Amino acid sequence: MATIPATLADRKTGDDRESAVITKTRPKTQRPPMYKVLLLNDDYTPMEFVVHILERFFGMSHAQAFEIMLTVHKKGLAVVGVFSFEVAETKVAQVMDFSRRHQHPLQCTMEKE
Ligand code: TYC
Repeated sequence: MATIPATLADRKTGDDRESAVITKTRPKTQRPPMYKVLLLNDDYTPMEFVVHILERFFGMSHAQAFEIMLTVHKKGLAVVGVFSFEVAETKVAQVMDFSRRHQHPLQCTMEKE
């Protein structure tokens, strides 16, 4: 079988060109960080309003939205979605604006995953 000519370095180290180990490394492709959007409980925002928020801005079904709303009510907070920075920021702004316009104190925040 025809072999690839050995380089000077190969000859020095005794490396066999046919069984040489491929050592080329892949450059690390780092994915952008993701952000959790959190909904916080309070004593004043009506339950139906929170359910509406989850349906409207997070695309949840009524049943899903009701379940998450109850989790927030009982536990104090819940993650309602995980998004890129820009999308998370937009969701938080939408929830905060909509809540203020309806004069509810509902709080929505984001944190790095
Ligand atoms: N605790 C509120 C109430 O009893 C309901 C509520 C649920 C408020 C979730 C905020 O993120 C929230 N009316």
